[in-house]
Amino acid sequence: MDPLKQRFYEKASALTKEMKALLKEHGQLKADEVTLSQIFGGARGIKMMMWETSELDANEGIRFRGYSIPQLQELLPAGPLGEPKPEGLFWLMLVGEIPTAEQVDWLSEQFRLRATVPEHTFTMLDSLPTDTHPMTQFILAITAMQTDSVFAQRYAEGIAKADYWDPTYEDTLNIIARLPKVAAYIYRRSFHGGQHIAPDPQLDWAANFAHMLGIPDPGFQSLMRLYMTIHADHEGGNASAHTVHLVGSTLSDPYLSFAAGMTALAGPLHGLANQEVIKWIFEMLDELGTRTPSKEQIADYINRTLAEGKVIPGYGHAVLRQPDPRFMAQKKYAEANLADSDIVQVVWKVFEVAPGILNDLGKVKNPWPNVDAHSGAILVHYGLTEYSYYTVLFGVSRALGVLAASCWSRAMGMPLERPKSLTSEWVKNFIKKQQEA
Ligand code: CMX
Repeated sequence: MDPLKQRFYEKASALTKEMKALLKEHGQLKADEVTLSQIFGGARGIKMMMWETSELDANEGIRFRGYSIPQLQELLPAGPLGEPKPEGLFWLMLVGEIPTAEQVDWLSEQFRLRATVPEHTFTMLDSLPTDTHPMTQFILAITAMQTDSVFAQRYAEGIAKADYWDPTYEDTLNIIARLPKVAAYIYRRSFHGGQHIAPDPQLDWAANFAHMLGIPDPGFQSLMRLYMTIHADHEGGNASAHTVHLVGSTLSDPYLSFAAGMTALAGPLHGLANQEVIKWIFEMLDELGTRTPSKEQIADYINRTLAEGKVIPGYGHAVLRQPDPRFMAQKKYAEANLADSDIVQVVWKVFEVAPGILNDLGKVKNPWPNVDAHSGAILVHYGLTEYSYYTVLFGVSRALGVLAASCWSRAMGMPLERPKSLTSEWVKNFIKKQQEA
């Protein structure tokens, strides 16, 4: 057994045993109560699933196994320009321990060794019109690779439930290893005439992805390490993570459950917001006829967007109630590396103006920027201007968290997820009975 798998097995066996004993004794304790408003309001805040890899606090933002983003930047083994290698975050999320540089190098090598994509995936992609949305191509490519699922194969052979975690781990590492190649292929066929770039075996996972996209700047490689780290996980309740969890609970294999999660990420209220933000900014600049709008012009444009009944993309969040630390990490990166970029300056001016306007609406619970408000401007600076591709980058990163969490779900023997739905008739009867009581 490889060292990471061995460590995961030890950790997962111990925690599963501990949780079984806790549940036996305390299983009847109430962890939550649910109001009708929560049921009608998108299940906000209802505690209903286990997710080991990260936890979201409304004010502090995301913590991965207890570590904030600044702490990860301090503690995880880093690339040449100082940003953490996402391999280290994956290790941390999977086993709860900060890895050494040697362990991260071992994992980079694992991803290199497992990166062979079945040829029919490329044949399938090449059969699609090149203007097919990159997220559609991404989802189809993940599904096409499912022919290689170790989980599906072992399940068909008759694997015992206690062993589900093992092929889930194998699929997890294989999928993460292959995604950069597949995602870069989609980018190059969609926007660069199908001129593909071979992987560079000297590079770590994120830097190699940057290389295959065709942007050789070492600054872009470093940005990709940061980007792939901060987008990796956001606890279990967000739409993409929850979808992976739900579909995985049917024992649909990691390829299929991850592809399902990516269909959720492709929605504009979720991951697609990163393309919507930069599209909205470009439209604003075109309409105003300037690359350097004033704060007053931006405020006016925000008000016009709201008057048209649209949301301001990149602002608001279902859980967060402060500026997203993932936004702040990108802002810090931009301040250090590209402070004089026009497009970045626009993002910062929107940050100064939008929260006040959204607050004044009186209904927006969180007027602050989320992760998607900043990423596009930095990508544009490095030459990655094709914004319909941005959600694919998010998706490659998100694989790290949701697949590590899938390993935990299978190791802990999580059952088929099946919450209860209600009819309006039930709600009316329930209210009547409560009033009579
Ligand atoms: N612009 C305008 N109105 C907004 C808004 C925004 N950015 N954010 C919230 N609102 C509105 C909602 O549409 C809602 O209006 P109605 O009552 O008229 O329907 C009201 O404020 C209350 O919403 P909320 O409780 O504050 O927010 P929700 O939890 O319902 O929704 C989110 C959260 C992210 C969908 C919402 O803030 C939004 O649409 N933001 C813009 C899209 C975006 O950036 N999504 C990316 C989120 C991060 C991610 O998942 O990747």
